Amino acid sequence: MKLYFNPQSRAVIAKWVLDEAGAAYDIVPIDFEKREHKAPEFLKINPAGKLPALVDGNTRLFENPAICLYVAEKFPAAKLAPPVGAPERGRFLSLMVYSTAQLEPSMGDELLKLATPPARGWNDFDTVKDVVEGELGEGPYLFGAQFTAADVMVGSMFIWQRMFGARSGRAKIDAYIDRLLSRPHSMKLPS
Ligand SMILES: N[C@@H](CCC(=O)N[C@@H](CS)C(=O)NCC(=O)O)C(=O)O
Repeated sequence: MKLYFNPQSRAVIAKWVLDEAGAAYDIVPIDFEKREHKAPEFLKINPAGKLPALVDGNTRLFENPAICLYVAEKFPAAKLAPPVGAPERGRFLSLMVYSTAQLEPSMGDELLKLATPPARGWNDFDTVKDVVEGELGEGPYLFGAQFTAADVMVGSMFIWQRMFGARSGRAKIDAYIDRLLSRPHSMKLPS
């Protein structure tokens, strides 16, 4: 597998899930300043011209949740997803999509101090944090003791928030993020 990567990008999320899976892969460095992500060869892999992208043989993937789902399926022994048919599978798929369809844009609105009208399709950040706290329950992870790709997707958003100097403002979420950051392969805050 080849991960198209720049350390200053969301490709660190894809790297996190690959490392949690114990996957073997090569890093293909992408230089944003040289606009390598807009080169025709790269656009054949990700037509959006963004990182990350993952290539596995004849399979190409873009968008972090898709990469996380693919890696979880390819490496079932890592238990990064409830198996197909398990009752928890539906909640898992929902949280994978929720992370990118609601959590990320709502956090973006908060960081940019934009209003969040309901017509945009996602809730305001306080409501989103209520949902995340509820789904976390007693933890320690979103699926109890089992760390999954949903923790990568949801957790990476709050780690991202810390990179911007902010915290969630919720003790339970902050403790969860500390727990995720202490994992050896987790996406790290810049030192
Ligand atoms: N929703 C995408 C976001 C990808 C994205 O926005 N990547 C940024 C880096 S963090 C990028 O490649 N930006 C370069 C550009 O748009 O020119 C994902 O999760 O994969």
